[in-house]
Amino acid sequence: MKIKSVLPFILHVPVTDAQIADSTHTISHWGVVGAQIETEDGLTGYGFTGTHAHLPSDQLIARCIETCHAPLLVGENASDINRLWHKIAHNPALQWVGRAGITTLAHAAIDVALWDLKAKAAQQPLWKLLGGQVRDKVRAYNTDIGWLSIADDKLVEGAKRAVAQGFTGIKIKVGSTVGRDLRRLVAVRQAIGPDVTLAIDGNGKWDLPTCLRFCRAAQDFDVFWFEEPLWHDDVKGHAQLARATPIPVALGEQLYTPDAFSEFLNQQAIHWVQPDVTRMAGLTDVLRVCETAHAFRLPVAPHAGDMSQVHVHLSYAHPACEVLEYIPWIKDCFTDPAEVVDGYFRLPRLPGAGTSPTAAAWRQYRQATA
Ligand code: 0YR
Ligand code: MG
Repeated sequence: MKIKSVLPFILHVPVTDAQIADSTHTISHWGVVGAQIETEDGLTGYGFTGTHAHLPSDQLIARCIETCHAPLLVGENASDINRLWHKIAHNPALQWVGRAGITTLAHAAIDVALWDLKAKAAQQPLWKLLGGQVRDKVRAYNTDIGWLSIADDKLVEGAKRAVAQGFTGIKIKVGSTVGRDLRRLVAVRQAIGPDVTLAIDGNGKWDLPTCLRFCRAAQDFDVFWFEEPLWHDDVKGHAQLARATPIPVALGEQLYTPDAFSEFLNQQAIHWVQPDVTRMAGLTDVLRVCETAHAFRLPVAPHAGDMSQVHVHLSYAHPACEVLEYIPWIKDCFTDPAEVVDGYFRLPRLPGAGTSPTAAAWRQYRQATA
């Protein structure tokens, strides 16, 4: 398993509509910025981070993979995942410029590629390597019907369609105005009935008074969680909100480190823990957060930054992972797609982490790395 080469790649994949919007971003493509790691014995592993497909910043990540991280890996044994994680995370040359941000996103791609390689070498799906299946099925919730860019009537239609397809959970975006978002929440709850879990996601847009006002009116509609109600790093604000409302607080998709999660846990500012292997330094670091959350007896709902490939494996294998986000944009770019059947993610069968791109995606969506 000696590493021969580490090469970056960039794919830009169109989203469901021409454009989708949450409270803070309007995007037309999802960026898959990754590392392709080849071993001397002919195996290839793939890992990637997720972006909003802004080519100049994607190229910064690619360059970091190629010129900063790759030289630490070539010649090493790919199966030494922990040792290589520490080698990259504690590279003194990089620590000065980044314990978060682009250096971490680049690290995410590499760590996941190493897990993919390890599972391929063992000829097993990743969930087996993670200790085996702890649940029969992984419940999916659908986020793709709930964008702020979707008009009110279409939102209700989409929610009903998702339920008809078998989804037992959906999530809608909030963070426009309290009045509009409440109207949409109530309309969706009425359309789907009491048995489907309905979460909301503010993507960090509102301030505390706005969140409190919204929560007071929303608490009668059985909101499963309020995700990223406040600015991503605001521990104190989330703690105040969590004390003031019965609606559970969810967050984590923008947190880079286990220390950041620990702050929220210690301050009782979080109920649902949402780490992402494409945001943190890969699966290695997300596993630490899952263990910590589990020790706190809090559930994990991994964020779909990778549109779920690796998170499906994780969710089958880790007891803390209770539910998983479904956004279908990039699934068909992979040879073992994260498919939902009757509201539950299919158990992956192929060896690896589910991160190998198809030849068609490689041809169609590839961008220049420099
Ligand atoms: C678009 N999921 C999310 C998309 C989504 C974001 O900005 O990246 O809405 O990843 O918050 O929970
Ligand atoms: Mg979110």
